[in-house]
Amino acid sequence: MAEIVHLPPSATASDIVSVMAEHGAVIVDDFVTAQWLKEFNDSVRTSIDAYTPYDYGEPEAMEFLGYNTVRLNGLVSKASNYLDLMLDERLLGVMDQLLAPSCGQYLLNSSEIIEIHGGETAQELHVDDMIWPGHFWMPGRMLQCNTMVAGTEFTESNGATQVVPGSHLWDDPERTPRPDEIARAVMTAGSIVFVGGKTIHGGGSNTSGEARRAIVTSFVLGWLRTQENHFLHTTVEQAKSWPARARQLLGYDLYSHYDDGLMAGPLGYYEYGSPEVLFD
Ligand SMILES: O=C(O)CCC(=O)C(=O)O
Ligand SMILES: [Fe+2]
Repeated sequence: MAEIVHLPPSATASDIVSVMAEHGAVIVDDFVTAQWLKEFNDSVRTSIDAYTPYDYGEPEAMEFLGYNTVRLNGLVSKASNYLDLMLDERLLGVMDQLLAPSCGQYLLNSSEIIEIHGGETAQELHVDDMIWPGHFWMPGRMLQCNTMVAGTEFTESNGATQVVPGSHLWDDPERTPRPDEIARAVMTAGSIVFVGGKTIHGGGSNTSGEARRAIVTSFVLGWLRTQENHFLHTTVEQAKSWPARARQLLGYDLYSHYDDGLMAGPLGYYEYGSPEVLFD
């Protein structure tokens, strides 16, 4: 059976990146503190309680996003301590190595809760980069990197993510993994799994009935459209209270990058300049 490499909480960004290069995924045990997790879980309780199932439209979308899965975006507005996770030095240190070489400044792509409930079937295996056509034009370039902190324990029976280590290096984009190539992201609450944008994975089925909560933080190249529309989940007033780095990650600044290897931008104008003028 395939397995995902686990690293200890002391793992550095470089340790994480070197396992990612080989396997396309890695778990870091006890990545967040029990205190941080409790505060996070307490602060999202109201949003989870208020959740009413979405109608995603087409049956394929329903199937992919789940019939028995609670999904919420916009965690910056839903949990007061989410910014600590989004700004975590180890997370950003990994993205500095995986994404920054292709864009200079990457962005937060999405911040989500994915809570799989009893009866949910396994999600179709996929790669997250497929939502941008650039994935097919530049198959060797990671566009997005996903991370999921276990908000509850992840077990084989409550829906621990299915991950196919090494699949990011496969030549044949049509290849279907064999059952013995599929690992499960079994981990304790507070651990994190990194899944690169080209690594085959999918949510697991929940047969135990015990909810499985993932706290997703994914980042994307700065010149691509983010999956989540951050500006509709947050306000300029809120953004005034954040550190400049948080504003940059959420798109409240001008993206531009010019050097010999990479020319991109300007993107994200506010009155032909940087939105940072709103925060001076
Ligand atoms: O919930 C999970 O474990 C993975 C979900 C996922 O991969 C997705 O929705 O793109
Ligand atoms: Fe995914």
